[in-house]
Amino acid sequence: MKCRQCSQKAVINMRQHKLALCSNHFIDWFTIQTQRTIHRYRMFNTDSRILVAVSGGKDSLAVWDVLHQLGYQADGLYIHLGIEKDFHYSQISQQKSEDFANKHGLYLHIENVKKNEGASITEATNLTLRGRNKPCSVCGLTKRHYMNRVGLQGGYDVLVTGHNLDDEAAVLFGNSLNWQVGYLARQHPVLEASSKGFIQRTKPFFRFYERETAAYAFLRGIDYVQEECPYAIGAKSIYYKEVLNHMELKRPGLKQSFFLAFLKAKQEERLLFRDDVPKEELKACKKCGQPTSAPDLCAFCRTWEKTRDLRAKNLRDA
Ligand code: Q46
Ligand code: ZN
Ligand code: ZN
Repeated sequence: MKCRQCSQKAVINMRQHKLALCSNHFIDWFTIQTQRTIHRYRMFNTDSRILVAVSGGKDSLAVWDVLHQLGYQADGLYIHLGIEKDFHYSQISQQKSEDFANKHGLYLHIENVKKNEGASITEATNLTLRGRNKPCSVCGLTKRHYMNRVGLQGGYDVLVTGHNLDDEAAVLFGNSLNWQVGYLARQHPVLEASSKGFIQRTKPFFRFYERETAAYAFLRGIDYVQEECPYAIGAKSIYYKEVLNHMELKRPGLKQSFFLAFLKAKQEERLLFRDDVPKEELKACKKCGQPTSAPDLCAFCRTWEKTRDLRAKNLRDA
């Protein structure tokens, strides 16, 4: 197969776009498409101060790379979660993030959950949920808390994540299967800072398939952590991705139209996905000050206080 632009050997064929490209033309295309998405969805501009949440994986490092290539002012944020099951996932991914930042002369904030909160995500889960669940719920609320806090405290205008179309389509699929109307109403690649205390969040890669972000990272020589988080194994989102990929094989473009038609429907049929339902009144958490619907402490502070109490009790009893 030949590149549509220059007739050299193509390295990727994107069936949903009926477009095959060579390495150089693919990198150009990918960069231009990202810029178009940023403009079209009014994500940010060259004056914006951007914070990119990096995990050390291909998508987040690739989005940081493209923003840097396009001349945006983008710093990184790495959150060390203390995930060490089977292999040193957190340690390796921090190293990859630091190496990337150093190579390109970029600034990386590093937050270490164990140092800050006194326990890793895994320990907190074992203590608060007695190891019955995967650490993903504690992990999710902790990451959201740090991204928001570092973003606001650092004076950033927007937080960027590397989510791609496969991620978004899988979330949409799960939310639709369960008719989670509230989640459907909120799902969007640009989340405005709707209430005071929240930073705006955007996903400039939301129109790319995962194989395209992987190809970009590979062709640009980005050294990223290849392994998934060990707790991702068996996650529902991975199963939904597999189902969607299976359908995509028969109908190229299905994932793309599933998600883009959802965004269009949201815009046109506001009553179907009402986002004007009265919002829950949010108060400032008594401890950390971040917005919460809880009367006293937010979920983050409650989880980590409980972790510290149980840890201290275990140490006393030992
Ligand atoms: S939530 Fe769960 Fe992820 Fe956290 S514990 Fe790993 S799989 S990293 S996106
Ligand atoms: Zn070419
Ligand atoms: Zn709090």
